[in-house]
Amino acid sequence: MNATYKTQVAIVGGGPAGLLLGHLLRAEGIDCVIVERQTRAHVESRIRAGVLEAGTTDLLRRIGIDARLNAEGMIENGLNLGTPDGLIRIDIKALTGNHATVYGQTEVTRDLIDAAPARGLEIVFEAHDVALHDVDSAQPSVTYTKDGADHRIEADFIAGCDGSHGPSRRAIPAHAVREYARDYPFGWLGILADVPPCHDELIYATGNDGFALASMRSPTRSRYYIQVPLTERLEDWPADRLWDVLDARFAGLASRPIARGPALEMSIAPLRSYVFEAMHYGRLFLAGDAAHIVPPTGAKGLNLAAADVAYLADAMIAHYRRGDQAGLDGYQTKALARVWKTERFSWYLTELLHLFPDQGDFKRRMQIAELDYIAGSEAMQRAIAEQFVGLPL
Ligand code: RFL
Ligand code: PHB
Repeated sequence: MNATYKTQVAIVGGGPAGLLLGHLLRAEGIDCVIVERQTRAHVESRIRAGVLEAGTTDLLRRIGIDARLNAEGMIENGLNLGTPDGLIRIDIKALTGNHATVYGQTEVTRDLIDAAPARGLEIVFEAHDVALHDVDSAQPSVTYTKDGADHRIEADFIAGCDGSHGPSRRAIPAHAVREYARDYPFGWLGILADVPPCHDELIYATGNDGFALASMRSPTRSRYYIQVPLTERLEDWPADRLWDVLDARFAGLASRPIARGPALEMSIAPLRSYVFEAMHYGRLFLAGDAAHIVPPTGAKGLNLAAADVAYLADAMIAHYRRGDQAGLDGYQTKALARVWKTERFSWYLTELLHLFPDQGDFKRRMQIAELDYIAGSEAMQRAIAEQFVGLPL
């Protein structure tokens, strides 16, 4: 059986970028459909980001998908850098008048999927062999197979929101693209457990044994990470080995001892900075991880995806409401300006806080001197606070 549909915007990928874009467009009556390769259960169970910028929570409020966020999100008024000399507390609220919010990507995704049917947002899960066609023509299309049948969606525009391994990016010819990448020589080993956090606010710690992060999902659920060499394998990390390392890294920094509990999840993620400099080609627009990756230091990946789709949705809304092309024509320039600043912040924090295998004493002294400067300078603290809470959209 073959079926062809028509829609205004075909969205490839049902992660945070695709789901948010779909809701922003549906809120203005624009037709769209999301095609997602994975099952709903798989999409909802991916453990990833945990901290939302003010602009991201504003977007969720704009589409009215904020009931659980308001009830369960934890306000982050401060941010801590742990150093060999103790804690530097950066008072986000005092320095920016704003705050970040701890609310997991898993929860954001679940809320967006739950709200979709009532808002007429169609999500096709388990769409296989998704392919983009004629993206530089006036009639682009997306094809996929589901349950053995072939499907074709003809659209005015395609939004490539399919993350770093999806097909959208590859639909843009190499001559139209510049790529920039930096791979870091370590990854983060993370653990999620139902135990109370060791501190009321996040601690990004740099010790003489490496980087560690104490984060949380709720007053009863903790998320911790440590830096590990890329050669490290998960099988070599029974949870107690990781808890022992965390005990040592946060001793003298956290306000409570680290509580141990069974691991709900453990994983190792490599760290990478990457920009695919073509976020617009013909009738295809890329958003989120499809166009860029940031290392997780600073918690920017999900927030950057949200900023892209805020720009893209507003540009599409202006096109459909007023026939105004300026937003679509300017999307790439506007989005990349914010992407590069966010890449810079994520890179800066990564370089400042991790131990690099061959860094030598000089780089370590530079890191320590920089931390000492931050500790004594309100200007430096404000710069970090305003980037952590999120650059304006
Ligand atoms: P996503 O979330 O990767 O969603 C892309 C969606 O596209 C689907 N897809 C396809 N659909 C159809 N056809 C295909 N051929 C497809 N190929 C892929 C995928 O199944 C998926 O549903 O990208 P999006 O929406 O741009 O959102 C970006 C964020 O998810 C990402 O930036 C963050 O999660 C990054 N990230 C973290 N960010 C933080 O801010 N803090 C963190 O702690 C944090 N931890 C992480 C992370 C990313 C990780 N990855 C990518 C493995 C930890 C991990 C492990
Ligand atoms: C998390 O809670 O998973 C988290 C928090 C801050 C980061 C990265 C991840 O920078």
